[in-house]
Amino acid sequence: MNVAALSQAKLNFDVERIRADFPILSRKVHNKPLVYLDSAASAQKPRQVIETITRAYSEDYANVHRGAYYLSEKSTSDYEAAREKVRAFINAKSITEIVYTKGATEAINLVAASYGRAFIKEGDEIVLTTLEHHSNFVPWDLLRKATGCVLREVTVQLDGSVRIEDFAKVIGPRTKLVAVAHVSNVLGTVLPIKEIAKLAHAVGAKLLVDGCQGIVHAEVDVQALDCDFYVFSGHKLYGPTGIGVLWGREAILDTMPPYQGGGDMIETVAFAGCTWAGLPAKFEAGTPPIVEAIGLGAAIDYINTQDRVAVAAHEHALIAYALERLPEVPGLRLIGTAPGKASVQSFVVEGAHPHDLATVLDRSGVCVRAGHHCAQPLMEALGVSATARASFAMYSTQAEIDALVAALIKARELLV
Ligand code: C6P
Repeated sequence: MNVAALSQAKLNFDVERIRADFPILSRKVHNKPLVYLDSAASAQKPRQVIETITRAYSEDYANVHRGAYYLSEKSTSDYEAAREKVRAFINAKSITEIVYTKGATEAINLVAASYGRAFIKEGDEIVLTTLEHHSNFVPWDLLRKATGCVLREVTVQLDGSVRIEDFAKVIGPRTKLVAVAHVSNVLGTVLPIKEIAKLAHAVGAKLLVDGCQGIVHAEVDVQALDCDFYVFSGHKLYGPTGIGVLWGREAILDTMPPYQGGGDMIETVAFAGCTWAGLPAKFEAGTPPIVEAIGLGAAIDYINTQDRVAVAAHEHALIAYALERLPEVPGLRLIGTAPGKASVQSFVVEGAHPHDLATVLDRSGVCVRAGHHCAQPLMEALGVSATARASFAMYSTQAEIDALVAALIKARELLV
């Protein structure tokens, strides 16, 4: 974005107006104003989402796809309307490509269990990067154990960036699938998805993108990204827990066997054998997360009422400010400084364990995450057992970064 566009975007953004939509942000913790800097773990929810969920349960609730009565029809139409909202949000071709899951983790497990078991054989290669979240690592390890396929690693640079040349070295004729994060949950690195798609498709491999962090910080157009699967969780996108999305190209989803069996995913059931419903029902066995899906639709409506360019500019300004201010803390080392990174910042402070830091920060009302962030291979590559991590959302402010820095300086005095 150029400077003129950035400053116009900033003019269109009023963080206090946004904060007023998030009731939890005005509460206190340990008698201190809440400074919530853990949105990468789960984002807070705007009033509009909370009210939609309350209304769905208190006025319009019944099971979906079953009843011939008003409430079930209303519940079904709200649930399916949310699917259309998801479709438009990521520019998928059709709602048949939008499979509801309980989160990104389940979506990746679905692809590994269904696509993986059907199409990936002994000796075939799956390419991952060192920075993958365990959700985009362990399902492939399970598949390796079941099939004898091979996991190949694309390594990460010291600043947290991932080089396309390194993908070019690892992707080859045996590659069947490339599975990468859109944005690293630890480093904030944004991966070059379109370029990775070109390399994967050149050898006939499929590309799965773990969009858990990516979809929060930028507009996602799955057709423009040219990936084959894109997954995300609703709770990081200002929506409820218990709902996520698997987007897949229809031509690929069509060839995949069901992941789970049960009600709603069948065409016929008989002792002689069962047949499956069409997409997306084939992958949605059992009573689905009805109100959660409706809540996700409300979160998407909420995001769509914002100027997304302005939100991105705000988050960009926040990470730039954090990168400038955090080094004022004596002994602090930033982890993840790749150019163009998203608003997620890991760090370590010499002599203070990240868990102790997080516990002391909590006493000042400051919430950060500490640990391996479900990215043990990355921790090993970085030579650390854990980091502390601050992550910012559309409702985060520069004043909260000031509070973080002040609390870190105090915590360090206590711990080191
Ligand atoms: N990362 C974090 O604090 P689920 O749990 O299914 O909603 O999301 C899993 C997941 C997958 N990929 C990425 C890139 C993620 O960041 C996450 C969740 C949280 O970083 C919880 S560990």
